[in-house]
Amino acid sequence: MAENKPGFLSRLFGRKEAEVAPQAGGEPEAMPSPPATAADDLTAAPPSVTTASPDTPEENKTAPELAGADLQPVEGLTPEGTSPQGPLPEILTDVGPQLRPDIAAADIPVSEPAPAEVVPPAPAQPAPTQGWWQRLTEGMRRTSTSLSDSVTGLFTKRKLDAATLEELEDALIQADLGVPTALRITEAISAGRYNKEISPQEVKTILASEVEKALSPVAQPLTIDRSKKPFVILMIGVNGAGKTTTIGKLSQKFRQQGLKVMLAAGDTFRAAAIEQLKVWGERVGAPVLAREQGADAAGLAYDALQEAKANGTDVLLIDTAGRLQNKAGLMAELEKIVRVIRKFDESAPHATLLVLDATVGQNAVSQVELFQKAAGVTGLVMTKLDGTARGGILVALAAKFGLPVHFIGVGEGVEDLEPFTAGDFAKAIAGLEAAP
Ligand SMILES: Nc1nc2c(ncn2[C@@H]2O[C@H](COP(=O)(O)OP(=O)(O)OP(=O)(O)O)[C@@H](O)[C@H]2O)c(=O)[nH]1
Ligand SMILES: [Mg+2]
Repeated sequence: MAENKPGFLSRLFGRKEAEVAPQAGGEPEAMPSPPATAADDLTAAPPSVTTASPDTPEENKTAPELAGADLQPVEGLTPEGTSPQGPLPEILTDVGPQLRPDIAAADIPVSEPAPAEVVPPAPAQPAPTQGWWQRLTEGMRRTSTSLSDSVTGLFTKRKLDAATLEELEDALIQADLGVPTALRITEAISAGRYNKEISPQEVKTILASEVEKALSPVAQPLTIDRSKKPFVILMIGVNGAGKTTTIGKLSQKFRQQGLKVMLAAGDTFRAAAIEQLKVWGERVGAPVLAREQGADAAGLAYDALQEAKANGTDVLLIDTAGRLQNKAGLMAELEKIVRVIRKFDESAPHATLLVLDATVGQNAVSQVELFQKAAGVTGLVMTKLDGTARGGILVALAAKFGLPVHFIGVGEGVEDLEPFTAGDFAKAIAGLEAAP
């Protein structure tokens, strides 16, 4: 392993799990009811469009500062009322020339070459102190240590017998890998080795290889279809899963690929949520379409689509309010958002990303089931793999649903989200010290 940098480690371990655990993992908590809105009322007051001011030195902010719920309004964000039909002001100018070298343009594939129009790159961000492999392995340390400790304890100078296999199976199930995968792994380990000694390292290698097999089919990049303009991404998930932060991180990647990005503050429940998205918009250089707190989220999404189309936006990311999967009324509201988006463009949303917080463990299963029903999930993003020993849940979800996993997050920083790759994740979870 490469040497650990103190800054990162203190960031990683200086936080208790409770601080990053969402409300969703525990007892369901009531969301405020959405304000009464006329069904499908798309003629409400025009939204405000907040544009990023290139003069504001936001690049010195850190993600935790940006992600907090009690964000203060940011100087330089000047809401300007515009007609939904009117073009957005051209604000994508005067940006820093420097891009992060480790985010290749290939991170998020696009289906055809970028058009001739030149979109300036995103503002420069502070260079990350570590490469992705190191952030991934450090982030997943709690999951891998827990598995690794079990494996080492079980297989050090011990023959492979039924009792050992059973204990291993229990450890794998406890690590949230799911029963079918746990069984497959123990079968693979026992094959031809029964009654023989097997080293912990061998077990870890087989574990990694089986996990990789289970994950390979779902490790699919998010492809931006450039024939859809805008390509609409709807972000959904329970409270605190990481939707807004993920929108910020993804926007940064899209902007660095030269794509013109727009954000829609569809979480109209909390004023702080709208501010949080505005700060991200400011930071990455993307206009944010927002309305006052309590406005109809579906109407706002519709207006955002109209604006984005008029403005030649490549990717429109729509934030939504966190909602618990067992709250029927709120799930119905999500259905309405999707319905209204489809009124504008039958093929939209082109990606509906369910953001899952790894710390909730098995609760993620019912989240996938119910959000799938309400909004038709097209892909998953798993966040907070750094805050839990339950990272194995991703393997269980892959086996159960087969939904594409596009990205994983291992921290709050803008650089802590990367496209999901089965091999790296498998090695990280098994605690193998392989270079990527
Ligand atoms: N440790 C860690 N924290 C994360 C990660 N992703 C997001 N967070 C943090 O989780 C908290 C909640 O993130 P948000 O993006 O506000 O979550 P949300 O889903 O938009 O929440 P609601 O708007 O309340 O529904 C923030 O403090 C984020 O910084 C991650 O990968 N690791
Ligand atoms: Mg949010």
